[in-house]
Amino acid sequence: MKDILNFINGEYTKGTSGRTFDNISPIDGRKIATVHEALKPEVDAAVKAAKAALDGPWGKMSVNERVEMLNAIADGINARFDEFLEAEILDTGKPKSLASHIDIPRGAANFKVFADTIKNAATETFMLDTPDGAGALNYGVRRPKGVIAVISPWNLPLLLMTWKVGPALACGNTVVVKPSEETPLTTTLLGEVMNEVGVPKGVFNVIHGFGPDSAGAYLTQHPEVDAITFTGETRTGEHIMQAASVGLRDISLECGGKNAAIVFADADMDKAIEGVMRSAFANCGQVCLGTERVYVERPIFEEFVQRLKEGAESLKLGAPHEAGTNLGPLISQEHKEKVLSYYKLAVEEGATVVTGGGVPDLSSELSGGAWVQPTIWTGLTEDARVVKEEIFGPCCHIQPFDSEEEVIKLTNDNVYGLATSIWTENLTRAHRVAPKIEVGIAWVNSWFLRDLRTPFGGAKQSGIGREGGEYSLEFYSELSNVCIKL
Ligand code: NAD
Ligand code: 6OD
Repeated sequence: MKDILNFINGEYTKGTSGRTFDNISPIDGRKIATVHEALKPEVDAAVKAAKAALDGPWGKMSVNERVEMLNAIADGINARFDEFLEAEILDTGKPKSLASHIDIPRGAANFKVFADTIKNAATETFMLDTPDGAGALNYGVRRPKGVIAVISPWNLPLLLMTWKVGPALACGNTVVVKPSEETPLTTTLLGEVMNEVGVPKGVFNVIHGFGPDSAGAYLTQHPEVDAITFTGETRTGEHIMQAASVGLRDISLECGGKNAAIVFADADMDKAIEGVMRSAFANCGQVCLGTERVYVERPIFEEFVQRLKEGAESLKLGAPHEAGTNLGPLISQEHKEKVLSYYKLAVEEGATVVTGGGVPDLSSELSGGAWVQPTIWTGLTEDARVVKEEIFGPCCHIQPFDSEEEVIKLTNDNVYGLATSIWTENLTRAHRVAPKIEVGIAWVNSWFLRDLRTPFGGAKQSGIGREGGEYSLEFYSELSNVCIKL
């Protein structure tokens, strides 16, 4: 049985707390590993190492040297692609076809993209007129912010962690990462790559544990953490924002969503079905950008419901390596209980269950896993909790609409504002509707098509701040203006 250790100052350590917790497979409920929890002493040691590394060789590196190092980290992940893949699959149970196309390649690409971004980033200059006629030159310089706390979730563990570690290191910071307690494996493995490619000790640290009274809270409350970047639930984001207010530390929050897909009658039906199938069911519905509300223009409503039902019923639930598997389990029994409670609530709130609504009948080896059926509902009113609240499972509610104005109103009538996808062959309509949707990203005739140079983040309760491209540089560096009187 494997022990998963903290990674502090370039070394794997159990720490002194002696506290451990089990890492459980969502596929069958068996124990995968024992994880060594970090408490205050381990968090102190990790932050101290990260702070000291700012003054060591890392702090003296040129941008080009850092760029080379980031590219080497990406190459190091790719060189051990299969190990990262198997670790991610073990932790999450997601199909191999998904993890090998999304999680691991993007996990590596996040270092390359931000190496390119920092290499090519300019800062502003302004010439100022002065009364003596000589003028003054203003220009911006970027300095690292310092020690960055990275708190990441379980749904895309490597991808979402490196999405923050990549730009943080590109800007010259050091990091202390707390991966989700559900998925510690790939973040821990990344420590080995950091050592292999020669990243100085203390630049990348990993501590394991939970939120309150554990690694997460100790890290975010630590006075020597200079900024906090977080991906996870909105409620957790609120706690982190409170912790960050002490000492006025900067925060970036990427939080929950209740995303809508809008399907107009002029949409290409095949493309819309394929897109909504992915946005509702990929990663077993555990993608923050995923669709849980589908609004379909009335003339094509019946056909759309029937075809999405056929699509959902054709999904193959199964073990990650089984040929043809395209739907895995939820992350844990606890999350399964939460999703099933919404399946029950949907019926209580008056939904028509188009398909699913329960637990699938799988082979006995998988019976201890966190499996649920892909589920579609119709017939709920817009104030139903199932239509309003984030479920984070493989499910969606489909509702007909009659006008553009109505669907914009329905889509925006939610406390979240993360993403939407609009399906129409009328581009004039797409241009008219997309900017009116109160979200961080609006896709037209696509979903999860990511250009990493663009701003990414959420409106309303889906988050604070934008990351991606130069927006990440803004968060991960302190921009100063130098004013030279000529
Ligand atoms: P979560 O908020 O439960 O946990 C996220 C991380 O925060 C974990 O590492 C957890 O241990 C830690 N944490 C929990 N309480 C803490 C505290 N008090 N102090 C410090 N750290 C604490 O979220 P989750 O269940 O892991 O992930 C699912 C959620 O994440 C969903 O709501 C989903 O929408 C959201 N999400 C958002 C994005 C985005 O980009 N907007 C991306 C992925 C997931
Ligand atoms: O693609 C990304 O950069 C990103 N942050 C995706 C988030 C997915 C949420 O589950």
